[in-house]
Amino acid sequence: MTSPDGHPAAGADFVVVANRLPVDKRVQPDGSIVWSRSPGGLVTALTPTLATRSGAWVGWSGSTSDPDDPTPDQPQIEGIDLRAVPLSDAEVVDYYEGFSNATLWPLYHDVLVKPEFRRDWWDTYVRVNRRFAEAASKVAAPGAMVWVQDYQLQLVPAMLRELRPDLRIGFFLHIPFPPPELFSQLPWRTELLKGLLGADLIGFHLPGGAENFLTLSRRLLGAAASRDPVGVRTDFGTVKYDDRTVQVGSFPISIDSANVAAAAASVADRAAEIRAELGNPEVLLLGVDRLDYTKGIDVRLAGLDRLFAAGRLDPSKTMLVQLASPSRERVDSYIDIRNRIEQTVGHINGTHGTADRPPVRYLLKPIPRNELLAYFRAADVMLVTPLRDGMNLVAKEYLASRDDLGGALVLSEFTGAAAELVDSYLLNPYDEASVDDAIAGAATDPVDVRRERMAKLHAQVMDNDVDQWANSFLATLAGPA
Ligand code: GDG
Repeated sequence: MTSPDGHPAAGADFVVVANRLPVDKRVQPDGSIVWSRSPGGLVTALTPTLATRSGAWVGWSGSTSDPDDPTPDQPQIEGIDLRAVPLSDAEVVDYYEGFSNATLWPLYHDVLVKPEFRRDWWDTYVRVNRRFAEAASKVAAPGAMVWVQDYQLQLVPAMLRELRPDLRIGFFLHIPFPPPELFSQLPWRTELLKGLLGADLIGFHLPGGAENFLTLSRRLLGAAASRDPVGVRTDFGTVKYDDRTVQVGSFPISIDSANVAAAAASVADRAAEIRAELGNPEVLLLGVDRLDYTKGIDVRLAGLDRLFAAGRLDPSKTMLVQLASPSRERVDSYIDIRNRIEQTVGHINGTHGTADRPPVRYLLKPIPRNELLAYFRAADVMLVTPLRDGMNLVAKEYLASRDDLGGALVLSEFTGAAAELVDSYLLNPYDEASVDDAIAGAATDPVDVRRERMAKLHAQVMDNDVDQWANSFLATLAGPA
């Protein structure tokens, strides 16, 4: 049923729009398809809101289809009304692998690799964003609240506003928002800013991202952009554009801390088993990342190599387990970083290991959630060394897992998480001495020093969870009661 102006008369009061639906597809041996809920902080955080407010989730199912196919994927799971947006193979190449992950991702991460600017990718990005906006406009009830997620969908807010001016639209960026000098390289910079400014509230992890956005809105659009004029909340600002006032602020994301802590405590036995399987190393270092050049896996490997060479760590007593999950495997820069990492692992094991005891164990496959938590629980030192990262949830998951107050966190200053986790062993990934000192300190400091740091860090993460993040964003979007 539609109302006279074309809105769904009934519909969802709360709509999440994200590149991916929170589902995984499995094809059974008999060819039938089973959908399961994919685990993740965002879906966990939003499930209660989706359930209590008649919610819907708009996104891509993860498998490609011909948009003209009469039977596109229709994933279903309990509890959330899923609306699949179809993407063709060619669109995945141009919109997802191309514009999202070979243009925007490197541009927003300090141009660690050179972004490629291609008009055909941009055209597809525009077309696919419009498809997401149309899908959201069809499912949202009059006056509904719509929350658009991340860099793949930055044009959706303005497109959706045009279709449905009655909606309350929020946007959250999960990756860093770059300094004006970098953002300005983008040939379609004004279009992107205008796309975002279709929202009522734009959220970033850090005040620095919000600040960059305010500066760019002033410079490129001539908008009146300022920090909160009342000066009460200095992490908030506003942009006046197109006769509307858009709020801009920082909302550092977190994890489902209590659940992670409980699940990790329940696998303590498996953690002991893992250490035994690895030959009970004196010091067990751990890295857990999507295999991405932003994550600084190469930074920690180079540090370990230097520490072994200098005799500061003993390769017969120290072991690094690096768990890497494959990511964006068809994008050139991801193939390059994978090759570099695998070469360095071989170098370290060949140089500092023995035949029966290579000091680096490297796995290139995703591992089950509970096994991951057992590794967290087993590790003496967690290495989180990105060259740039919006937040980094692995660091927070590690801390939540350690209610035994064991372990130590080595953390790059170039992560969003570093702003909160000030008691970790912080390092500058561009400074070799800083990398080496942080890893060596975390591995060799007296137990009581490490425990004291862990107590503060664990409490920090338990006190600031993803529910608070979602609630504070949505309360700001809803406006004063
Ligand atoms: C983006 C931003 C921001 C990893 N390997 C396995 C596995 N994981 C899980 C981790 C964690 C998640 O994947 C990774 O989250 P991160 O935050 O560390 O990194 P991105 O994927 O780059 O996320 C980032 C985030 O968005 C949220 O805003 O923090 O800065 O880049 O949950 O545990 N999970 C399992 N097996 C694995 O092998 N089960």
